[in-house]
Amino acid sequence: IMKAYWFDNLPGDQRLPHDSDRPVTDEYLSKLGILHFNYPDIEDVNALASSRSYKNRDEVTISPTTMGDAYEEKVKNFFHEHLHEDEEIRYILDGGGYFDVRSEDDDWVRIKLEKHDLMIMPAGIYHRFTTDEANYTKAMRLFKEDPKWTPLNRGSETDDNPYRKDYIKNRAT
Ligand code: KMT
Ligand code: NI
Repeated sequence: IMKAYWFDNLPGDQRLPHDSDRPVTDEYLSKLGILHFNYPDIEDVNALASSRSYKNRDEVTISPTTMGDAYEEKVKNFFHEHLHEDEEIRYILDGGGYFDVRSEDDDWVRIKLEKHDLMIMPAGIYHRFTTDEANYTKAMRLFKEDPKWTPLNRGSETDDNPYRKDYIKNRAT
């Protein structure tokens, strides 16, 4: 079951919990535009996908076993702060991991996802992902159309991105 808390900002491997012991409520997550569910039954995932017109999906297994020498670099890349111009839906099939999302004040909120957790992140939110100490995340990625999800790394251009601006505007209301 998903759990959310303020990231502690302490040095140390990104895959450690970094739990400040200050919880973040569902109410605050929904203010950021984040929805989450626990769906042990894949039919619930299918229903959500079809209700939002998601036509495509794929599965990734992020682990040294499947990725070999590329694993450490992949893990570093997923952890670069970025946004997307589409919402991001991820469903954890096995293992777990952390999504960090930026708060209203630009602090990190860490969201711990476990097996059967599904999270929906709005377009335009800054975020990053990491595996946890178990080094194993098997996830389904859901796409409306083509299986492409372009990460736009944070920079001065992304602050002016129309999807970013839209996100900020909607978040305030
Ligand atoms: C992302 O946006 O960084 C990801 O989708 C990570 C891989 S899926 C758990
Ligand atoms: Ni992303």
